[in-house]
Amino acid sequence: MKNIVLFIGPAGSGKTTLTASLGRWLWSKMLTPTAYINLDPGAESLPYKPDIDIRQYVTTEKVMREYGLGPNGALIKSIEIACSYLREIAERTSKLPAPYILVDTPGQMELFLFREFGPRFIREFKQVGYIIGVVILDPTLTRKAQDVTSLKLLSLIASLRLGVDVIPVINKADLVEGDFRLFKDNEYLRLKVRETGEGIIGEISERILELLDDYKLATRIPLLSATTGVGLEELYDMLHEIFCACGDLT
Ligand SMILES: Nc1nc2c(ncn2[C@@H]2O[C@H](COP(=O)(O)OP(=O)(O)O)[C@@H](O)[C@H]2O)c(=O)[nH]1
Ligand SMILES: [Mg+2]
Repeated sequence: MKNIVLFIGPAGSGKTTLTASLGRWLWSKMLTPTAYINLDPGAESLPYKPDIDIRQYVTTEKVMREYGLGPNGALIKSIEIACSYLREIAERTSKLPAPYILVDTPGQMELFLFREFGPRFIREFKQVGYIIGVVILDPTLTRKAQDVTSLKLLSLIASLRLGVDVIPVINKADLVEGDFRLFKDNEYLRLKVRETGEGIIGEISERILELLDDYKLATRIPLLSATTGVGLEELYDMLHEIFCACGDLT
């Protein structure tokens, strides 16, 4: 069984860059051979060499031309077409020699998460290995304590939708300075939410954090930089812990 890491996140959050940099890190630090899968039919150039590439089957550009669609329509249509190749891609993945598989998903997160593509991917790839989702957010979206609640909730939504373990991460940590304690210290986060949250929304936020803490979900949020490599070791340790506890890590 493989260890499969699935990068999920809004357009531009760094899925593609992180796929490449975690792969390089795994090789340089752990000497773990890594295979890359690109599932984005709209990708232009990639900073890694995909072992399996959805663009061998369908590209958004070709769909635009053939169906006379605009960029948005073509993206949706190409994802629908891509869905029908997931079984074949899963079969090919199981034959790859690398134990670690890094999966880069379509630019727009909603196309993966809120349509059939994501759940179908999980169905086909469950036979291939143990899957962990990594939900990536930009730090500019998480300046306030409440924003950190949203990030944790988003990772819970991804986990519920896909039925797999999910780790929320902040990427591009090199770009901002902020109150990073909000991501690491749950007591502190809850205190800040209590101080700044207003009315019913503040109460809901506190209850959500309490619930997540009770189940030890999204307790630690690694701060990463896919470009400088900061935080990759922490992410690896978290992945490793879950693969060891739940997967078949040998
Ligand atoms: N400064 C900085 N830029 C990043 C980082 N990760 C990604 N980027 C940049 O953000 C942009 C979008 O990244 P990309 O990986 O294509 O995002 P995707 O749409 O989620 O696949 C690119 O210009 C990347 O170079 C990071 O950690 N730090
Ligand atoms: Mg991308």
